[in-house]
Amino acid sequence: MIPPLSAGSSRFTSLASRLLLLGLLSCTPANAHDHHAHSPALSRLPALVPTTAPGLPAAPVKVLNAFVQATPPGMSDSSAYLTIVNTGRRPLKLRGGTCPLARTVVPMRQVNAASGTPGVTTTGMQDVPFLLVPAGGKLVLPVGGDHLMLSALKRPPRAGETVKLTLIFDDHAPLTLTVPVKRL
Ligand SMILES: [Cu+2]
Repeated sequence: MIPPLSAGSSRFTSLASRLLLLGLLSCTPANAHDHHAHSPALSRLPALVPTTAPGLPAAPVKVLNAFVQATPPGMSDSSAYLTIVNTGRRPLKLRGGTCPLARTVVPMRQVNAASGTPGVTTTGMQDVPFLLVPAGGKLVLPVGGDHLMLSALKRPPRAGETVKLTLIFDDHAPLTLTVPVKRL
């Protein structure tokens, strides 16, 4: 979801955790040789971007109805929506992804919370370490629900184009898709 612009809405992501995520996710394989420069505190954290070492099995998934939301100029974030079917016998953890248009691609949950005004709930989103694709089941990331957040866009995704979207699962090779950009 694009973050709502109204002041009354709330995002549940703490600035600190987002900054930490940004820092970790910027450790792409291209600068992996810089890892020794990380502080000890940082290097103890679990890696969010698995290595792309050869030998990792392909994720046993089918991806359906994937698309990235088109955004007007000036927006800093967009979202990817898709359904992931796990054809394997073990649950899969979707850790996030990469996209050339965005600095980070992280899994987010849509959450509703009491606003303080009786009868009114606010909608927000919260980044989570992973979203689970149940064994033999599916993870649905629908418009208005859980999603992959494309943050710090380098440019807006434009309706009609296609973009590369790489999904990152635990214990499996990254899966790169070519997905359409659609206006909601
Ligand atoms: Cu989001």
